[in-house]
Amino acid sequence: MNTYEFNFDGLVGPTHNYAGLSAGNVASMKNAGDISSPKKAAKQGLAKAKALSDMGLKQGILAPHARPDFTLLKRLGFTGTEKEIVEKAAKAAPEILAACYSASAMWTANAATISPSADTADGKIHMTPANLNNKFHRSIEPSLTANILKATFKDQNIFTHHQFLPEVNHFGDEGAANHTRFCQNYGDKGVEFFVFGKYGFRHDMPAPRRFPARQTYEASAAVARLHGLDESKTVFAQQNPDVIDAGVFHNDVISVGNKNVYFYHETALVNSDNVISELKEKFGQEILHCIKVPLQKVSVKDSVESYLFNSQLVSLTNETMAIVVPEECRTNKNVWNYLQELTTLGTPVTEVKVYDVKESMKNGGGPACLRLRVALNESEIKGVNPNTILTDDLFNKLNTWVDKHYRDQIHPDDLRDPSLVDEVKVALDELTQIMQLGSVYDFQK
Ligand code: SUG
Repeated sequence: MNTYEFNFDGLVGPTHNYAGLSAGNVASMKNAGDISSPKKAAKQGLAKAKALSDMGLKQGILAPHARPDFTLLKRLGFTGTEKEIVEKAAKAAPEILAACYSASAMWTANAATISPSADTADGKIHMTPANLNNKFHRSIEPSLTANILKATFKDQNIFTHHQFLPEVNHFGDEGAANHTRFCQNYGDKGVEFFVFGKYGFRHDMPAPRRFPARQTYEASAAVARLHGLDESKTVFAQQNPDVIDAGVFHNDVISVGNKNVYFYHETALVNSDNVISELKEKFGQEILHCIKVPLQKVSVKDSVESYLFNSQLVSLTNETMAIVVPEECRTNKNVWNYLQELTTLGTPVTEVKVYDVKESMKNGGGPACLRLRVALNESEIKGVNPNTILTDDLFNKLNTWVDKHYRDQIHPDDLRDPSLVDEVKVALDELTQIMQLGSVYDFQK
């Protein structure tokens, strides 16, 4: 039976804006207060997903979240009708309103960690939504993400949906952004690789000083336990605290893996030589291609500005892969030169594909942030809601839906406009019908 890797991309929600909510995320801080284009953002994301699907890859879509989060606004003491709540929050605490309006669920690499059936003790596909507790605007996501995952990966005989981890710093969990998997074929038992930024319970260990480490060792270890992973096929490694302080807020901003390739920056990890040896040993007999990008060719600053490592490594054939990078890699001379060299190194990476996801990039989200990976065999595919799989028909419907409902522009001040509340509801209500998700949103209950 064949097993395929599916990329489930987050559909950008109608309130995408630049509110500067993510300390430690250089792009989010730099672009705070800019005017965003939700329409462009959603269409750029859809075009990237469609291009990958046209390359023969398997592609799904995850629905956006309903915003603003009124449950949270009420919990924080804002009362009255929805319009009054928005008005009061805009006046008393615009930063809270902006957080409750964030479209950050688009970055589905942070939605959950997923282990395919070949890796787990009970042969089911395990998923744990990320608690995202390091940032207030993202800590709002896990409950609805869990509902959307259940509406997408429907068959509970195939998929085990775990509860997200306790929502405290000790168990900070950012999902697949700090997790990758190596294998020869997607259906083989793979090596699962977890990278954490700090220890949650130990203060004598290295940790970043300037910016927060979002993922803890304890969270990664709990996810590995929940998923029933085999210790002899699991590797934990610490991200280099200095690169976190330079703006690398997730491991997927400094390294990426697919099948038998690990593509990483020289400075990505603590004790990187030991980690690479362990990965190779646990990978087994076959070759694991570990492509180390030297500091002298691409600096950490180049990496953060271009998002070279927030690329998608996708398999074109059994032997070859493309690296899917954002447009910003083309405009960075060092990175673009390096990418030309990469395809001649004799590794499986033979092609570079460039896409424009600038609207997402300005909030620190590249091609890899926008997707959640899951390996599914032919029988498991039947357990997925078919209306979430990207076909020409779904692509056309979603593009038309975006054109009909999304604004061309949003300035952070526009979040006080009461008419945005209804615009979002009308749009999302229609979306749940297009994707046949049922009543996943609170306002539909
Ligand atoms: O969590 N940006 C996101 C970007 C997430 C990128 N994900 C991965 N690397 N996998 C974040 O920092 C910005 C929102 C704002 O500033 O309004 C934001 O949340």
